[in-house]
Amino acid sequence: MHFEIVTIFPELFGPFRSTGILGKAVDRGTVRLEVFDLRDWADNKWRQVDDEPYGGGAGMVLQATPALAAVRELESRAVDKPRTVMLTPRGRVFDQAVARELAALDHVIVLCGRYEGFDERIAHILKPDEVSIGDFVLGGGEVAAMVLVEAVARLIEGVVGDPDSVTDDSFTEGLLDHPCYTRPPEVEGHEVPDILRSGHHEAIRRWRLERAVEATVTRRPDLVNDNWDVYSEEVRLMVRRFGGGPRRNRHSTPSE
Ligand code: 6GU
Repeated sequence: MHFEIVTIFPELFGPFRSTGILGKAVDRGTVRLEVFDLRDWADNKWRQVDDEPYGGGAGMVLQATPALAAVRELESRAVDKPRTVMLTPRGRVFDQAVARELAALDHVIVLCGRYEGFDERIAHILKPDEVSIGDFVLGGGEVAAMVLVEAVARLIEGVVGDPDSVTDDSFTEGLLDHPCYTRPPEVEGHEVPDILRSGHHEAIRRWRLERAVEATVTRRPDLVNDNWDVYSEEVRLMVRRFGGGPRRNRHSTPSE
């Protein structure tokens, strides 16, 4: 997987690309992560890439010309046809399904915005994949780019050391994680649940699945409804026992 990030703050990505699991993947060459300074494509000696909005108002707008030049140069150097992702609060909302979609690609160019926004002609001309990381406003796309790269990279084969920690996610797809405990066995009078120290693997598996279902039904009933179709029969029965799941009505399908 090859990520190319275009930003006016390339220095933000230094420790990000060299630390932890992602840093190791970059060192091994499993992930290629390059960061480019949008100002290198500025059309003036001051390296300015923003200007005042036509029509007036507060803030500055990212100019179209440098962004177009940057993406075109990266595209022309590529052997394949890269996907261009534009990070903007108006984009489709990033989630695990979008992460999986991007992880299946070989090459992604990520365009980070700043200021009040991008000149509309960037989107009009490039027709990028516009992506938001949620319904809140950031100062720019850089942190969003890190969110996207981290979520996508860990889905790529060989990035996460123990592949079980990725594939386990698919058994519990659409569920929140079960609670975890580590030593010591007692903290301020609170003990680790006995079952986790019992050595009964099947009982532990079932307990964890139940706790995951319980957490999801009580904390995120919206996730239960969105993911009902991907749940196993075992999970559906547990959801029902916790009083969750889609409403059953006389038009329900046989699968429900
Ligand atoms: Cl991708 N960019 C900005 N500026 N704000 C955001 C966002 C992106 N996603 C959520 N808020």
